Amino acid sequence: MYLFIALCSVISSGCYAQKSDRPADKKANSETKALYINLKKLAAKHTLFGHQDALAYGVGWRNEEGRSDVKSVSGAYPAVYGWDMGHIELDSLKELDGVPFDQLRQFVKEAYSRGGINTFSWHTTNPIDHKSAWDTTQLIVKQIIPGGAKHELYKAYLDKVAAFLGSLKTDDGKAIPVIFRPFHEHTGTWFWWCENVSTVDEFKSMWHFTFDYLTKTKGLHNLLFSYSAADFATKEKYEERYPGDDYVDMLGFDIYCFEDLKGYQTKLDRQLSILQEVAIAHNKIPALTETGYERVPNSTWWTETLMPVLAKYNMAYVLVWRNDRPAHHYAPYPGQQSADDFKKFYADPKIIFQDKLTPLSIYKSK
Ligand code: BMA
Repeated sequence: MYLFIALCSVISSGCYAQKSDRPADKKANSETKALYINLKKLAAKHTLFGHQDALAYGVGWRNEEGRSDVKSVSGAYPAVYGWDMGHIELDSLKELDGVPFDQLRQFVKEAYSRGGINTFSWHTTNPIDHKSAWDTTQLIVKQIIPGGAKHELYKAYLDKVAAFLGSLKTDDGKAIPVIFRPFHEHTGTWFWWCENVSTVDEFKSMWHFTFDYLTKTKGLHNLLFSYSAADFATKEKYEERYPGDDYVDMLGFDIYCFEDLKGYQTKLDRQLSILQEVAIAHNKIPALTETGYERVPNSTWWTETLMPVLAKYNMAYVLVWRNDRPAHHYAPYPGQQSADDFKKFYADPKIIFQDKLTPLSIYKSK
């Protein structure tokens, strides 16, 4: 009897390790698998730094080859490049913040070629009336899931997403791995996929369908799926809409800092601690998928507000939002008041920018 129990536990733990040490998409290509495994290992010691739209524009410039505000200040590109696919569903030539999709493809290639990591959010309009991601005046989710009256319209949206994600390739035609982070901040109340305008089951059904459609129907095997909440107070709340281990690779949340620095630290600490616990329980990769302090008006924010909390946890990456204009930016640029402190943050041995990521060959299995 004891032997039987012991054998069962060896077998089941073996199966568990095997099952969870690969991406949710069982057919993920070798680079995507390597990214998943290497990122998980790396997260035990280091946190990669990421910036939204890093190569597309910054404060006071747009469209300048090779430029990045993060690089201008620290000397290195970020290790993670955040992008958004909003408006691909409308056949628009530009994403919602004005970056041409053709250029976006080039940026993704460029980042990949130096061993950087690309992640996409999708501020999608809704497939019924094409109003913005922030329009919550109708119950959209229940109409677009399988069985819903408008399901075909959602499929048409996903066809466009699949075409774009499938077009992210190297010159020799290899699919570039991407962390796809759809339906982000679902615990908020501001997007049409948020919890105030969809039930738990509807949300999960939308996620499951999206995952299956992109990977199985469309045959995309270059995606890691990231489940990313906004605020949550408990583990139960964080897991409430979790689509399941077979549908998710990364876990995260988005949180922003306002004048109350201590309040931000307290909430960040509490949520990171829950996130880490959930990530361990599910054997997934945790990341601080969006954060920042608009205009970074505090000259030591990086090392005295963000870092002391971040350093306590094993997050794979931390990404700050975009540098659009003087009134709306989250990373410093030369002369910006937190620039010197950002250099110290860059030099912290726990933090990795592109220069330290490149030699790690994150897309190679080891
Ligand atoms: C928000 C702001 C908006 C932007 C949106 C999607 O946080 O930066 O200006 O359109 O993200 O990128």
